[in-house]
Amino acid sequence: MCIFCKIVNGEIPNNTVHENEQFLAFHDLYPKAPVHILVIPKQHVDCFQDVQPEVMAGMTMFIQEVAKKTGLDKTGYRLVANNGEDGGQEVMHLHFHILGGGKLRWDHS
Ligand code: IU
Repeated sequence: MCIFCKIVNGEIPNNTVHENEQFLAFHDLYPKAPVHILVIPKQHVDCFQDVQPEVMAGMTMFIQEVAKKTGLDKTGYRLVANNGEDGGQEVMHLHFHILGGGKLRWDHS
């Protein structure tokens, strides 16, 4: 079982921000911005490339709720989904990074 599935089933603790039947948002263990939240579907999907549009529709609403709950809807935030090897995806369970809490840099590497 993958590490995020273990978080979903409670085997590994997490710092939950928001949750419903289908999705979970929790604070990233190694934050790369003042606020760094991960959003995952509870049902395992490897990556963005494999996700069904219906799941993405629910995920979109859920991410908007997370932004409202944390106030990031007012200040702005960055949404990132690393996909596959060249995209830098390390955990093979679809997740969106919500990054915010301050002005973020935008440079390419
Ligand atoms: P990536 O897009 O697959 O590279 O992102 C994985 C993220 O999961 C990364 O930001 C890690 O800090 C984060 N993470 C976590 O929060 N808790 C964990 O147990 C593990 C990774 I492993």
